[in-house]
Amino acid sequence: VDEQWTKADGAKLLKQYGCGPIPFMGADGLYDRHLLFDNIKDLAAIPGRERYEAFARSVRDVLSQRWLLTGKTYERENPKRVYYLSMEFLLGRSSASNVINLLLDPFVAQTAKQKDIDLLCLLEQEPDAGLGNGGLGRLAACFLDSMATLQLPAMGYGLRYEFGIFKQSIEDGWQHEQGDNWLRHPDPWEVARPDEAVELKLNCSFELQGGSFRAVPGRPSTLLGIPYDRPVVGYGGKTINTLRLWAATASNSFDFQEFSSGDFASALADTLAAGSLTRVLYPDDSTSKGQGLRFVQEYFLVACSLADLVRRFRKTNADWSELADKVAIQLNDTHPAMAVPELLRILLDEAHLEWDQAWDLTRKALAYTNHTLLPEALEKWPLYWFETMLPRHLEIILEINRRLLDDARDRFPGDEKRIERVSIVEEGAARKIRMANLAIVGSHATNGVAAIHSELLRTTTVKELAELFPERFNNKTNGVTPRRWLLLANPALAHAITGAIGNVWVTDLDKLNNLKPFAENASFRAAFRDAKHEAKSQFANWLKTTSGQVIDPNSIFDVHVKRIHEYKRQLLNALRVAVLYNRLRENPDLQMIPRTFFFAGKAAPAYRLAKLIIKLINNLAGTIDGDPVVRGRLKIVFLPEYCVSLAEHLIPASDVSNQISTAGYEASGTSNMKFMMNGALTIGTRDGATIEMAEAAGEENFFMFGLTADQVVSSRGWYNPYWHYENEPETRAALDLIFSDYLSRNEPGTFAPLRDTLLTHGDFYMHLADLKSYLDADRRLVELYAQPDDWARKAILNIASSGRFSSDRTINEYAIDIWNVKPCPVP
Ligand code: GL9
Repeated sequence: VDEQWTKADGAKLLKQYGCGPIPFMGADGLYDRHLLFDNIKDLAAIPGRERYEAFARSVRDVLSQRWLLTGKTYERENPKRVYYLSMEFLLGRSSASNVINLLLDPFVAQTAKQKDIDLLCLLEQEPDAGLGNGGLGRLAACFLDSMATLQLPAMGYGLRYEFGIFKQSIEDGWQHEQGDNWLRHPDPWEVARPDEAVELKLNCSFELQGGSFRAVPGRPSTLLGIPYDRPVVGYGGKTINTLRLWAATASNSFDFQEFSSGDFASALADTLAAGSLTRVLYPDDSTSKGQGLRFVQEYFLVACSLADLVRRFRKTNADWSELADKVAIQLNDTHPAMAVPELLRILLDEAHLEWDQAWDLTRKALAYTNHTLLPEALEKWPLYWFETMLPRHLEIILEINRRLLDDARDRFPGDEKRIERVSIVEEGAARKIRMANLAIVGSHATNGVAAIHSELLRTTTVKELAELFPERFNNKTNGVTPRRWLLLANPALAHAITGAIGNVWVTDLDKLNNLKPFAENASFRAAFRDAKHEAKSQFANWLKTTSGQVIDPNSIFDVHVKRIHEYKRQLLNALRVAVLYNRLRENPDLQMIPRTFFFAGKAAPAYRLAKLIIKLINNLAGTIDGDPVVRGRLKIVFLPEYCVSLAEHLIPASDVSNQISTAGYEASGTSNMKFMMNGALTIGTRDGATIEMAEAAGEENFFMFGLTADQVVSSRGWYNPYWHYENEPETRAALDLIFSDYLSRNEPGTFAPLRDTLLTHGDFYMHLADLKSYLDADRRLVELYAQPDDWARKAILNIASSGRFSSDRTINEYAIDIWNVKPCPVP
C-alpha cells in the first residue's frame, strides 16, 4: 500500500477511463447506475427493454437487504415453515406488483416524472411469467402473495420452464400456437443459486430420440437441479419470501473422453437430454396425457424440493422426530404426489427410521389439495414406469398399499368392491398408480377448493377413501389477492373505495363490508360509475393502440374469459349471442342497449373441439361485424393471448361476468371473484365458488340460472337435446345459423362437429338444457342496466360482499386448520 496514495489520485485514475467520479447516490441513482453500467451501451440509444431491466434491478436493489433479513430471521427463529409445491405458478408480471407491495409507488411515480420516463410503457416491456395453464397456477401465485403478506414463513417450489404457456394468435379464426421464449432476455427478478444445486441419482438415464424424450433403464445417471430464486414481497414490504424454481442440467457438462475422440454431438447428448427436462410447460389444462417427460418433471420437482427442505431442516434441527413440527408441505393437486414415497424414502433410507415413525412423520408433514373432479384430469401413471425409473419408490408405494388394503379389509370385511376402489394400484392389463389415492392415503389433510366441490369429492369421486378417513377431508374455498386484482389493476375504483372507507381493506378485505351503506349514497354511486367508465375507456384505448380494434366504451362490456373447455360452455355463450343476433335480424328496429361481448382463452393444442369453438366465436364475430343491420348494437371481440396482464386490463373494465359452467364441473373458479371485486355483475350457474359469492351478496344481486348440480346428475338418464331443438324456436334458429354454414360460407361443413356434440352425441354438458334460462337471466340483466342507479347499487353491494374471497382469508384457514403455522414477523 502506497501511503501517499490519495482519494484525488484515485479519482484522477478513474477519470482516465471516463467513469469517475461516480455521481449516483440515493435510491433514484440506482436506476441511472444500472442503465449506465449493466448494458455498456450509449445512454441515448438504450432500448425500452434494457430500461425496464434497469428499473426492475433498481427495485430489486431496494428490497434485497430485506429479502436477506427475512431468510436470516427464519433461520434464527426456527419456526414451522410452509412449503407450497406446485408444477405451476402463473405469476404474470412482477415489477408493478412488487412496487405496490413495497409501498414504493409514490416514490417511483415521482422519480419517473423527474426523469421523464413513461412508466406505463416501461412496465409493458416485462413479459408475463406464464408458468401455468390457468386457475390452478394463478391460485398458487395469489397464495404466495398472501403468505408473504400474512408474514408466514413460507416458500414456493416449482420448475423454471424456459417456455411457459404457449402464445396464442388467431389466423382466419383458428388458434395458432407459438413458443413462449420468455427468458430470451435476462430476467431481473431471478437470482441463480448454483452453489445450492441439488444432485439427483437416478437408476436410468435419458436420451432424446427423434425429438422425444426416453428413459434408458439400467444406466444410472446424475441430474442437477439448479435453483433460481424470486422474491415474493408481502404487502407493506415487511416479509419477503422466496419462490424457488428448479432448472435441470446434467451433472458433468459432457464426457471429456468422448469429446476428445471427436464425437462432440454424442458427448453433449446427456446434457441436452437433461436440460430438456425443464424446457417446457405442458399446456394441458384439466387433462393428464400420461407423457413420460411429464412424469420425470414431476419427480424432479419433488426430489429437488424435498432434498432442499430436508437439508434446511437438518441445519437447525438435530432430531428427525421434529420434522412434522417444523415442516408443512402442501401438494398443489396430485402433480407433486410423488412427495409421499420420496419423503418416506428419505426417512427410511437416509435417516434410517423405522417404517412406523417414517410413515407417521410423512403423513403429518404432507397435505393435498384437489382441484378438479374431471375423470380425465386424475393422474394415473403406468406402474412399469416406476419399475424402470424409480424402483425403490415403487417398492415403498406397494408397501403403503399392502398396509392400506389390510386395514380396509379389517374394517370392511368381504367388501372387495370397496377394496378395489380404495387401492392405490389400478389392476388390469397395464397396472397403474392412482396418484390421488396415493396423495390422500399419504397425507393428513385433503381439501377441495369450494364448498360444493369438497362435498362432491367426499361423496362421489373418492367416496370410499373418505369413508375410511373422514377426518382428513375438508374445504378451503379459493380466494384471490386484492393487491394485484384491485389495488394494482383498478386504481380508480381502489381510490374511490379508499375515499369512502379508508385503506384497511387492502390487508383486511372483510372491511369492504363498510361499503354497504354507500350503495344508498348517490355521490358514491357516481364515483363507482366514473371509475367503471374510466376503466372502460382505458381498456378501449389500450385495445386500439395494441390491436387497432375499435370498441364502444358506452356499450355493455359482457365478458367470458378462461381456458376454452366444453364444461366451461363458451358454446352456450355463443348460442346466446346468436339468439340476440337473430332477434335483430328478424326485427331490425328492436330497441337495444349496445353490447360488446368479449371472449378470451386458450385451447389445449390437441383439444380439437375447443379449437373449433374459438373458430365459431371468431366467425360469428366476423358475420356480425359485416352485417349493417346490427352495427353499433352488437359486437363480439375475441381477444387473442389471454394471460394475467390481459386479465388485469380487462377485468376492471367489465360490466358483466359470465360464469356459466355445467353445474358440478367447475371446482371453484377464481376469475369470478376478481370480477366481483371490480364491480361486475355475475350471470352464472350454481357451480363452484359462484354459489358462495351469490350467498354472500344475496341472490337478488346475482343473475343465477340453469340446472343445479343435483339436477344435472338426475336428468342424465332422460335428457334429450333434440327436445329443445324441436320445441324452442330460438334455440333451433340459433343452431341452424351455425349448422347452415351461414357463418362459414367459404368453409362449408366446418362446424359439423358441433352438431355432433350438441345433438347427435347427446350434449354431455347440457348446453341446450340451460340456454332458455340463460336468455331469461340475460333479459333481467339488460333491464337492470337500463336503470343505472339500480345497477350501480347492486354492483356496490357485490364489491362490499367480496371480502370473503381474498386469498388472505383462504391462506389463514390453511395456516390454522391444515399447517399449524404461525406468522414469523421480520424485525
Ligand atoms: C382448476 C379448476 O378447474 C378451477 O375451478 C379452480 O378454480 C382452480 C384453482 O383451484 O383449479 N383445476 C384445474 O385443473 N384447473 C383449474 O383452473 N386448470 C387449470 O389451471 C388450467
